[in-house]
Amino acid sequence: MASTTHTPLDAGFRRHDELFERPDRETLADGAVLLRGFAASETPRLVIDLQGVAAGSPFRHMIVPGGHTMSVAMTNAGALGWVTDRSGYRYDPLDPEIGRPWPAMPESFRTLAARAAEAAGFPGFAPDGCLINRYTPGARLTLHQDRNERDFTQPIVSVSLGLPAKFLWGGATRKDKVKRIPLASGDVAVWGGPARLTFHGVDKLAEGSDPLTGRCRFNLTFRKAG
Ligand code: MD3
Ligand code: FE
Repeated sequence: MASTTHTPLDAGFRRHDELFERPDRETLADGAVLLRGFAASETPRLVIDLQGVAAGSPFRHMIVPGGHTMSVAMTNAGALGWVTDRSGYRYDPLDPEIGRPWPAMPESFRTLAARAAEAAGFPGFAPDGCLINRYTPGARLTLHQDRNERDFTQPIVSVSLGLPAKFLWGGATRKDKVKRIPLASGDVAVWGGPARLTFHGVDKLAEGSDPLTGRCRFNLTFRKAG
């Protein structure tokens, strides 16, 4: 028993780690790491670059196989873009709205995704697609898994920009209890390992205005899809 008793000394070391070593790193589950403020200094560049992407492939409200239109508007950058229509979900090398490849992934996106993945223990992350979600107040993303990618050993890196949101973090099945995690502009999360197929979503976006994005939240998700 004595060997497992936590002494005041243990508590002191733990407090030291939290305060001085990794103050902005939060482990949500095995393989899921939240890096609060990791992209904070880069948010203006990221928003300018995502507007450049949207100038080539505009945001659109896609239709899910059941026939409903998503409240979140989406576009993509990189070689493969996630799309949904009445026939199902897929990664497509062409933007179906314009019949041309998606805009190239901006350098600012690629390097941020790789740095965040490395910080979370996934060195060498080379995403081939970035899905860009745009939320306005009232928009939400219902609980789902990301399972259209080929290799689930590859993590997904997500970056929040603009208005804050409540992220819904569930479990391995749809019925598992859901935790609500506040996400702010500049927060980055890396979802890998055993957490990769966790059910997740985003609660209805609250009304608000952000100095950088206005009445908007953007989320970038970097994927190795192919
Ligand atoms: C956990 N986007 O685009 S990012 C999505 O804020 C998506 O727009 C949300 O879910 C958003 O698919 C949440 C966080 C996220 C992304 C992928 C995950 C969490 C994940 C994959 C596995 C586990
Ligand atoms: Fe998702």
